[in-house]
Amino acid sequence: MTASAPVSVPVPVLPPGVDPAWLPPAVFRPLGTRRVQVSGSGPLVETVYGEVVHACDRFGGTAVRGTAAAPGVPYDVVLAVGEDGGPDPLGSEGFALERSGGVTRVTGGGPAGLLYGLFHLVRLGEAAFRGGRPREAHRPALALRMLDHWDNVAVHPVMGQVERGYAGGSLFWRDGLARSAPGELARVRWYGRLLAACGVNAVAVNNVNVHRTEARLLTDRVGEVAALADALRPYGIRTHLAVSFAAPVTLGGLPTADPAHGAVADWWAETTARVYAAVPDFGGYVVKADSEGQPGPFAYGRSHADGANLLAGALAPYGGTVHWRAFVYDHRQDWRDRSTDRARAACDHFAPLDGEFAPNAVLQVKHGPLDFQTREPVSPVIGAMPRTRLAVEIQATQEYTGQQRHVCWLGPMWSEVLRFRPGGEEGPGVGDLARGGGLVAVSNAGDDPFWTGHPLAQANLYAVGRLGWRPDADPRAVLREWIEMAFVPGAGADPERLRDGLHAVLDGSWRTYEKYTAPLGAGFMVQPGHHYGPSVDGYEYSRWGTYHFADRDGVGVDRSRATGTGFAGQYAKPWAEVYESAATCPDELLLFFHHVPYAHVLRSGDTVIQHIYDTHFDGVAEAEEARRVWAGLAGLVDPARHARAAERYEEQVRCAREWRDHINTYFFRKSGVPDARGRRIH
Ligand code: GCV
Repeated sequence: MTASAPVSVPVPVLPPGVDPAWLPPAVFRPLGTRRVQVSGSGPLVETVYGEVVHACDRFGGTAVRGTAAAPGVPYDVVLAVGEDGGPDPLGSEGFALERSGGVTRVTGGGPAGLLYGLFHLVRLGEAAFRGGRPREAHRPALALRMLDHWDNVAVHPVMGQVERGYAGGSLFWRDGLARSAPGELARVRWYGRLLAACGVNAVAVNNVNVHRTEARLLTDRVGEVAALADALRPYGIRTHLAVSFAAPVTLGGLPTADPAHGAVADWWAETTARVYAAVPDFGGYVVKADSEGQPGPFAYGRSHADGANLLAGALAPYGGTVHWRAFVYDHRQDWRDRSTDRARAACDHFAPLDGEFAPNAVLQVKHGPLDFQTREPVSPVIGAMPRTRLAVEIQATQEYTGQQRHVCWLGPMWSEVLRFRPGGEEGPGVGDLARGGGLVAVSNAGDDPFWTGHPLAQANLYAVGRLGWRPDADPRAVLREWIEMAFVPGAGADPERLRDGLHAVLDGSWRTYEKYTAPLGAGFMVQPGHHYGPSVDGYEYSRWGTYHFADRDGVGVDRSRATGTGFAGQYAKPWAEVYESAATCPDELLLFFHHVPYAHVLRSGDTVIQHIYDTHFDGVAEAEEARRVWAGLAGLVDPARHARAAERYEEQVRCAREWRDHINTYFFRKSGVPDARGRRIH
């Protein structure tokens, strides 16, 4: 290869033994065998150039930097920054792609757009360099595509290093310190590279439950945040920090954290100035306030808009944003009290505040009203706050969906959420309503060699960026892209069998998981604390507001307006009406919205009890079949990846049987209704 300028930003070295996920070297072959010109200025352009040089070094192509270089060289690929004169502006993260006269051209609206354009070429592979291709413009639908890491700096006695983490330790922190040794930062940079390749542009590096050590990242330990930000920046990732609302007291020594006190606002302003001195492109704060024991504005009789606006004010001079979480509910509920409904809480607290949040305050709303259960309706908050910037929060870490020991491809769930139209068919979708705030996912990555514990859980991480880029994307197409990049390059002679096998085990895996776990929208039938495996009554008599109310006659929570908690009334029409009646409520959400007798006939024609038995037998059969299909892919998949997933399939099948037998036995004993098909229930 030849290069006319030094490489400013070399590609990071993947530490030995770490899986390359969706960026194995072979995906760069089509680009790396060609003559490629890179022009434009700015650090991200140097990253693009570094990638091109790396690819050409490996595969024999030619990388040239700058427009003036080597006039007359017939380039195959031209990568440039600047508006290309197309009908609409590309914007800083958009890019245009076209191919004519044997040249493939990518024009980034800005340097970040060029970076995304480069990875688009990589995704397209050879197809980007064949025939003609009319101009296509690509722009992210959501400006913010973010991963929240629930990573503790120091190991927490109960939650460990990563709260709800199933992929080893933190990528960012170890033994109470940032992982700032060169090899460790290379891994952080690699993480940034993977994220850029799927479209993510922001990362919050610490847990929203801000413990004492983590709190100090805001003040005397901000240098450690800066080191991580330096490692992520070359891939266009801005760093955000979770902070404690009580920081003015706990760190600043003030007597109060009351938003109405001038000294509190001054403290936040001074502290934030120091953060920006250390991290000039700092993204902003993430705040969990008045939630599960975290401090918040309620202590001072202030609203959550008061609280959010306090931090927004400190961030505004620097273009930062506060992500204020709407996960506020009473976690000391009395299970005997059937009128209090945790599902209502976010809407009750936040909808009245619509229009009161500062322009740089984003309300971050979990996609469902409870807490990332396998099946929930879309949170009514998302349709109820048209004058507020909203971010939708999803959970890539599989807290309630098999903890990365079970295969559970969440693309279809997230896609259903993002396509849901809170105001009915004519109104905007959730993906449109999140334009002002973005898509935020709790990360499922850690220092595990496969990044995500289960190698197939990488697909969920990949989908976060791609669905943030295009919330209306077909999840099957997203999965296909991931398969093509992460698996097909190593598949040898039979890629078709590999593709079919991977789709067979992944496409329907969320529904399979749903079948053998909690039925029809009932949630929280998990073991308390760690949330893995079945315990039907594990949360039934607890303080967390997570009940199913099963008795000898029926099961489910009456959330209707007419006779229940009124939650269904938090939706606009048509959903308020659809959910209000058991006759119109979709089967898969029936027990979320209604308490029904076991003999209730579903829209599918089955009784509730028979549906429970059937789906639990079917779900286990599907998990067993997936294990069989996976075993048949040995030889087409990298042996280490294959072995890791094969081992996890053993656990998945074991646990699925456990779920089936707990759930079926529980409901058989409660209801006394035998299985119509006479199968063995314990
Ligand atoms: C980070 C659930 C999880 C908690 C998590 C919380 C949240 O309750 O179990 O571990 O805390 O959600 O989203 O803040």
